[in-house]
Amino acid sequence: MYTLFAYPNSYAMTAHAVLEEIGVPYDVRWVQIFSDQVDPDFARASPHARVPALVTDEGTIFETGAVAMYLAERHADADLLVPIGTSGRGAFLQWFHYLASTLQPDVMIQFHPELYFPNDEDTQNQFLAASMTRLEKVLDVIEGLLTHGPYFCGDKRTILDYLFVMQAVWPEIFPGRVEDYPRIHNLISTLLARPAVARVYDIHMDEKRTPLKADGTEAPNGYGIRR
Ligand SMILES: N[C@@H](CCC(=O)N[C@@H](CS)C(=O)NCC(=O)O)C(=O)O
Repeated sequence: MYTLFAYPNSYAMTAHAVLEEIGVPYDVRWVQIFSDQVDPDFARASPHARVPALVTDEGTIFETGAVAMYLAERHADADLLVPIGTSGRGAFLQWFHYLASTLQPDVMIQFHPELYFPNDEDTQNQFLAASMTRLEKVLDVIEGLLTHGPYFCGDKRTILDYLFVMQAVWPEIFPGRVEDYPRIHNLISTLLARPAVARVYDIHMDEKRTPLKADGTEAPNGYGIRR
């Protein structure tokens, strides 16, 4: 049995979708982020108090990519990997790291420029615009990749698709409309049509799940809201 530390509509959605897709037993423990009062178990599992973090029977894991890869390797029958020693493994690794180190930093900037330039709205706006230019290039590269098939690895669905789509459901990361990227749009629709993914998406978008802050007021509902 796994336990996922999660916050609604956040990077935890990816790990949650992979757990649900694989179909293993798990609990979700909803925790506060951006808070002075961090759940002590969550703090032990995630040193920056960021979601997701996963409790397993052999220890805890943080970082979305690591959680997804760990689950896919451990439950290989779900067939969400390009295995070591098979053709396409290099490309699989490349896109895995691309999503974490090239896409994700600019996605985070789009939601939290104030973490870099507190109390300086002009600089935050310049930073947002520069970061969006970088995101446009990333989205163009992914749109080009998807000419080879509906998924990152052509016809084979892998964790890469979950790692990308659960960020691409945030309209804030697109310079215009998601429909301007027809292949990305198709990948998002294809994955969200899967019952496991749809269940998780609905849970995370449910306003009623918005956790309460320590003072009893509602916390913002995840990354769908720019602070
Ligand atoms: N690189 C990390 C990023 C995780 C992350 O930043 N999660 C956000 C929510 S989407 C968070 O918990 N932020 C709280 C904070 O930065 O204090 C991953 O992919 O797991």
